[in-house]
Amino acid sequence: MTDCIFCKIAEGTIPADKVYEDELVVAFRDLNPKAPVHVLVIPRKHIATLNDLTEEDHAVLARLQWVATRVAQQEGIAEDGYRTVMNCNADGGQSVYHVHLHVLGGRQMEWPPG
Ligand code: D5M
Repeated sequence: MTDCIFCKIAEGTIPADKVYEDELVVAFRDLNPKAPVHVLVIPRKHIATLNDLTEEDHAVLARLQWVATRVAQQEGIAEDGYRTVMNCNADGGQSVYHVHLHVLGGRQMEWPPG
């Protein structure tokens, strides 16, 4: 999608601090981190929200979570713990309409989230 900022990051046409990429997904540091480690894992395919997932997206969704685990290990937060979050639409707190998995760690998380 031409006007999607995360599509542009995946394509490499706008810069991001990438920590992982493969044929299905890209992971990069959040511009406005909410924790000492805050990485976003996105599919290369443009999927606006969780509500837009189709059956053919199952593999990419599984890859997002698998890469989140790998990033957590790479960033040294796996053992102490971390949180993965996907926000959906306005009430879910979604601000960028390209599906992304937040990986947050390096501090104690609170529950319930705000
Ligand atoms: O999360 C969207 C997240 O995307 C939010 O934490 C800021 C981040 N963001 C927005 N633009 C950029 C760029 N250009 N690089 C890195 N991170 C970015 P949401 O769940 O939609 O609220």
